Amino acid sequence: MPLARSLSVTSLSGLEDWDEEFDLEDAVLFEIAWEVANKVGGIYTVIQTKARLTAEEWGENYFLVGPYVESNVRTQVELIEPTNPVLKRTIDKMNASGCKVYFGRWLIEGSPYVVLIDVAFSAWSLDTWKSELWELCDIGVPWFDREANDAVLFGFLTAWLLGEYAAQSEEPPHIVAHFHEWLAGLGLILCRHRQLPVATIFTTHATLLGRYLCAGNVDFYNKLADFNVDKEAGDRQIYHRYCLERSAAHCAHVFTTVSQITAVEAEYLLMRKPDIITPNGLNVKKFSAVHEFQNLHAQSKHRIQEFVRGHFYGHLDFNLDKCLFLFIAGRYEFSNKGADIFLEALARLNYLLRVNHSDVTVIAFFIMPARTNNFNVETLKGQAVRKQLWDTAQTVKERFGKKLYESLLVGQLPDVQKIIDKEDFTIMKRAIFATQRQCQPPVCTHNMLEDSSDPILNCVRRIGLFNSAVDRVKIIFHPEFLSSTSPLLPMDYEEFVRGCHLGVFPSYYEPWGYTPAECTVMGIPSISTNLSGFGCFMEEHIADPSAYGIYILDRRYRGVDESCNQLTSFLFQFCKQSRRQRIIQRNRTERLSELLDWKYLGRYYISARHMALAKAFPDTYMYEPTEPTSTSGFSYPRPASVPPSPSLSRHSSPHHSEVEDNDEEERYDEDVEAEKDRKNIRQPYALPLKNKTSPLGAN
Ligand code: U2F
Ligand code: UDP
Ligand code: G6P
Repeated sequence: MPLARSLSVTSLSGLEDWDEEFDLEDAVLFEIAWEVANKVGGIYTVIQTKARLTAEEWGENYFLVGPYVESNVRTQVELIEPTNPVLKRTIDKMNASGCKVYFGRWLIEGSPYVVLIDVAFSAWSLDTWKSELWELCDIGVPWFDREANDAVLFGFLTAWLLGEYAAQSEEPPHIVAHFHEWLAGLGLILCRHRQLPVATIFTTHATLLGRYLCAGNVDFYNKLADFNVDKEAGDRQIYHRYCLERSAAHCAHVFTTVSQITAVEAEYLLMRKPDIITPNGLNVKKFSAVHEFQNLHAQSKHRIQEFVRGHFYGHLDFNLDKCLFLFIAGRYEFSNKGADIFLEALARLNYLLRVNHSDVTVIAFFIMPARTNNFNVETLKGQAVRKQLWDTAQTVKERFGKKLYESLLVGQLPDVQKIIDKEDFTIMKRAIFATQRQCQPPVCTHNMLEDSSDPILNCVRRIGLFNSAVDRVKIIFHPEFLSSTSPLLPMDYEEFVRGCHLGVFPSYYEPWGYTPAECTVMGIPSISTNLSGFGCFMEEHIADPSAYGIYILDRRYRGVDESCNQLTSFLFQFCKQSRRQRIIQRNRTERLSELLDWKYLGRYYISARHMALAKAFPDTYMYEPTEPTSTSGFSYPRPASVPPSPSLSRHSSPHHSEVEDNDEEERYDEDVEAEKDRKNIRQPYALPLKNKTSPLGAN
């Protein structure tokens, strides 16, 4: 039986108000993560986008702590002398005792201070610290696990930093230390063991066991309560990591996860129910022109179309104007990220489009990094051929233009028979001959190192979607993250997303999922699932998510085949939309941005810190959570103005129109609709933050 959703922790919409004038003067905040100024995965996005808001709140008393990685520091960090005298003494003392600790400003929005610790420089202490860890809590870290070794070094060094800071302070300090993920967790365990004056918070962005179990094809959510966690961790040789993660969760004054679904997972796998959920936000850029993001879509789409022209040279027998760009992107975890059911749904969609004689062509991009040996020749050739055709057309155009001009100068219309001479015809024919191609346009843009065992390629082989002319669905697998300096598709990820029509993220395991959230703030519709933190969050706040371009696939209460059918139906309905409908939908999607802004979501972090301070320093701070009320939190009703479509099953989806209407007229309608809807949106909390009673005040 599927797990009931009533297994809830603190409701997302039940966050209490607090007094913005709460005095944090003498408190300092350290936020500790392996991904500070060091991009590995999604945690980097969390910290980097949140920095501005946190720096605004804590000012000079906010310090991010991460590992010193020279290549990152050279490009992202300005090293300076510590500004805070206590911290200066702390760092000097540590450096005098054989550590290498750096201080600087991270050159991102908010320019937060960073303390970067060179863990490799202290590697000589590894054995001593490992045995101390064993003495302390019987956790033995094997020599071959490099990541766990780093976790030990980083943990002991961060605990040293915090302890030294406390020791160097003249007055007893009020330190809040927020640790992210198991890699940073040991620092927290040591803080508690050494009884440092530190209010600790531990946030897990995914549990280790959850990730491993899901990747192994287990019926995860229905068996959550039954796992023998120690055995499962042991079988996967991650018992020591699991112990670090679980003890950090238990030692923390406040334990948080990024979503409700991960809260349930943590309750069963880490045996602690999170105290509060801290969902991931984004730094939402607002564009000055109201429809700027629509123009950006059109510009980026043209650049993707150029790439497609080259990639499909010799086989451009479809109408690019009726071509929809779909994509999936992220870490290459084939089934966790749902690439498996996306491919299957694409095969079904191909069938539906063909039997319905649709004139729409779908190009599905897979942007997932795998091991490669650079771009393949056929793909590069495609872009070269396109460029050559372009140059040929320009040459002929110039000569043609010159003759036309000369003819007009003498008052005559040109002789159309002679205006293109023989030589022009020859170079044009030569260019056309160059576009002849014996093979199909390649599915993969790179030479894969593990071509024969690659899961995406094997699945494509099985479903037979080889970019042939008869297929209405084409596939392009780009096994590398995008970059604006690529010779093939010179666009960065953000530009690419803007140019696409739909992001497809049918994940099975996804604690949050930044990719659909990023689509939303750029006004691009997306498909996520009710097993992803983002999908559940949107379902909770929006009455009819699909009307806003947020399609949420049911992977929780349905079998794989059924979910796949639902995904196919979402895709097919999307293909049936007219341009006018897509424009309306993009406008609606973009309107949800404020829901994902740190300006709103940052409050959960603030609340977690207040809770931790009150638990660690009960004589100084007090925390009085108010009862969750159903009226707090954003709530988006069904869009008001556009009538429901008979062709789509859900209410108030943009109405259907066979004609590709005039965009300008559409914009006007949309503005009126936007205004109506805006009036209906329930705002989360009265702003500016003012409170009746102060839940957290000095005693
Ligand atoms: C979650 O994403 P993560 O960023 O945690 O996912 P990964 O970056 O893949 O990290 C999982 C672990 O694997 C390690 C890394 C983490 O401990 O140190 N790792 C690695 O060793 N080498 C690599 O190249 C990549 C990872 C979550 F899954 C998302 O849904 C959330 O959106 C995100 C932010 O909350 O956290
Ligand atoms: N991403 C990127 N370049 C690409 C594709 C993806 O930088 O070409 C980023 C994307 O912007 C997102 C992250 O990779 O921030 C993936 O995060 P998500 O939370 O979806 O999944 P995770 O990999 O953390 O599990
Ligand atoms: C944006 C642009 C329009 C363009 C449209 C294409 O709205 O402002 O000028 O016609 O995108 O939309 P489509 O969904 O067909 O890419």
